[in-house]
Amino acid sequence: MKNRVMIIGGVQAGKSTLMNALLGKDRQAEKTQALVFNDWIVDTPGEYIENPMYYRNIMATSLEVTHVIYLQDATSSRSVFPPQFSLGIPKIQIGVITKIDAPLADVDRATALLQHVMTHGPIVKTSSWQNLGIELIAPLIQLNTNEEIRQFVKDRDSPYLIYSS
Ligand SMILES: Nc1nc2c(ncn2[C@@H]2O[C@H](COP(=O)(O)OP(=O)(O)OP(=O)(O)O)[C@@H](O)[C@H]2O)c(=O)[nH]1
Ligand SMILES: [Mg+2]
Repeated sequence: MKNRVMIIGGVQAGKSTLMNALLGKDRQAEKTQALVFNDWIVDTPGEYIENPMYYRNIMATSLEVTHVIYLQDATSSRSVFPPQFSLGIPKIQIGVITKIDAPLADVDRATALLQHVMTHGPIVKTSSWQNLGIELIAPLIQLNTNEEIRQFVKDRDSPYLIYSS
């Protein structure tokens, strides 16, 4: 399987804007109504994770990907994921925090929220608007083991990237 990532996170959390930034598309994201397969990215509607009725769609779609991005909005004080949600999806986990540029962003809070969702893995702190941290994501999706990812995080030594274990 070609490496591919599914992005999951709450409604309006910045998933589609991130996808556009990753694909170099300079257009404004519209509300996502259904699964969107775009090159190496699968974008999901926020409702898929906010409503447990849709969990089966997430599980089914995860079979099509090698990696999953668990996305947390830095301006939100709550997590939309059940605790340890990543345990149910046997794919490489990547945490992404969005909107770190926002005046009300709390990156430490977002990091702590993601650490309840992911058992381990990299967490990337990003702003799609200001193009911060974005360039770290595509290389992570090319890595196939957590050991390689851990080494990548160490080598990059970036303020926008940590490895949480
Ligand atoms: N400040 C700031 N706002 C952002 C950023 N990225 C996205 N937004 C805003 O957040 C809102 C939601 O963005 P979307 O990308 O549509 O969110 P989504 O997660 O795809 O939402 P759904 O499709 O409804 O699940 C929009 O108003 C974006 O402009 C960012 O990096 N910084
Ligand atoms: Mg969307």
